[in-house]
Amino acid sequence: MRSMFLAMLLFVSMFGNAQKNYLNEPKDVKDQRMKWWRDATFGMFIHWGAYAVPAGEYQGKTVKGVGEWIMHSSNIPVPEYEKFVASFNPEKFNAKEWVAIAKNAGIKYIVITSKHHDGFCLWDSKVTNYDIMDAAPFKRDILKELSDACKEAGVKMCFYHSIMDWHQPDAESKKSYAHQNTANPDFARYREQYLKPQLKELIEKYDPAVLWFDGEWIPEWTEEQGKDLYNFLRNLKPDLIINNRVGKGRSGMQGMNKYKDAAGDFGTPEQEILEGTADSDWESCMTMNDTWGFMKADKNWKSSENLIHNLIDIAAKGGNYLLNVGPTGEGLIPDASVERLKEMGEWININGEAIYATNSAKHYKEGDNIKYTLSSDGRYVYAIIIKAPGESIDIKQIDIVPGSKVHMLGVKKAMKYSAQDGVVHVKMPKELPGKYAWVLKVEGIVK
Ligand code: H79
Repeated sequence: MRSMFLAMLLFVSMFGNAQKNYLNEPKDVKDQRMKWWRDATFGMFIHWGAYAVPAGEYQGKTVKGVGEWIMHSSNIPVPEYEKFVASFNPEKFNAKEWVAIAKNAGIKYIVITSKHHDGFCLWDSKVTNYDIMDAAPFKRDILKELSDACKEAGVKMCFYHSIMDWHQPDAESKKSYAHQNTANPDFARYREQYLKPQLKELIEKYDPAVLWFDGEWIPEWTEEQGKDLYNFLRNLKPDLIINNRVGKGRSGMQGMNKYKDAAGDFGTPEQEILEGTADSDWESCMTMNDTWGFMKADKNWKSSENLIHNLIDIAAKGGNYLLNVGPTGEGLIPDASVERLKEMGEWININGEAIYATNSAKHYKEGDNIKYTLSSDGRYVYAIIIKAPGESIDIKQIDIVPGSKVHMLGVKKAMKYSAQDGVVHVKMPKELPGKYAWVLKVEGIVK
């Protein structure tokens, strides 16, 4: 008996702490874990770090490409780049203000760069001195302040984390992204003794809702390592959501998986929106101008109308919109971004019901002027009109419940309409509520 007991004890101590495998999660378990994220639909990306100091200019010239890649595109040696870190002192940073700007825009989750490709860390990391507490004069834990402000406001806090690292000598890649000229870079050592301990630290300290990886395309990173990392993280936080760039599955900038069983919970189209609906979860990340990290010279802002139409297009196709801001070296979200987010919030205040927690219809649009979403209980169709209609509009492909009412969001009185053969002919109100797009709520189904 005793020996059996000992054998059992040995068994439990050997396998009791075994890592659980989360790669073949049952559909209903995944559905439950993804629910808040699917319902949220609208998130804010924040690209912020030492690259906000040069703000897209090096040696008097505006660099080509995006601001956060300046170290690479201008071939800045590590000791030179470290000078930007040494002067990163964003005294106007106010986490509560940032979160209020997001929340008023209707944003439900924030994804901020804990570490971008340059390797500089925005939190108080015990794993490195290349962080906000030790290498920069600011000495305030940015991620802590933001995650506290998010908790208070009921906004989910998430981190973008780059696998590629231009500052860690062991992470030096064979493929042209090198800056260190390390004699014998030991990528496994970087992965096990730097990357994973930092991610563990982020989870334990700040409890992020999503980890959003990037820089996975370096040849040193493999799908196997991605799957291992996925499991490592889910074991630390079982309900964590992780993007598909944790492994090698994503197909270029279109971002969806190019093979089955790739690690990660959602696809990541970058600077584009899918052509139609998809069978799996996805999120389009996009900039408001042409850069992620702040650039003084980039004034090529998209209009509020364009951003709202993107949100509608994405929601109608069943995706999420992760819209970027690039705060300045002083710690401010650019005015141009704040103005646009304000207009988005005003639109969402009226029409959010047609966006959040909706599903996509088989026919997600009708012509160029109408996009559809469906209420989660399947009872209502939201016909979102994206060009100002005239006196009336025809909504096609709809079977309306006979005798039911048609409402425009933001208008109290029901609309006058007639319905025949799957076409609902609706008389518009004299005054349209708000700008840029209008929603008719119809009880029925899209055919
Ligand atoms: O953080 C922002 C950018 O700095 C970062 N992603 C967004 C969210 C970004 N890094 N690089 N790029 C965007 C463009 C890089 C594209 C390429 Fe590739 C990498 C071309 C070849 C390797 C994409 C990935 C296409 C193939 C693999």
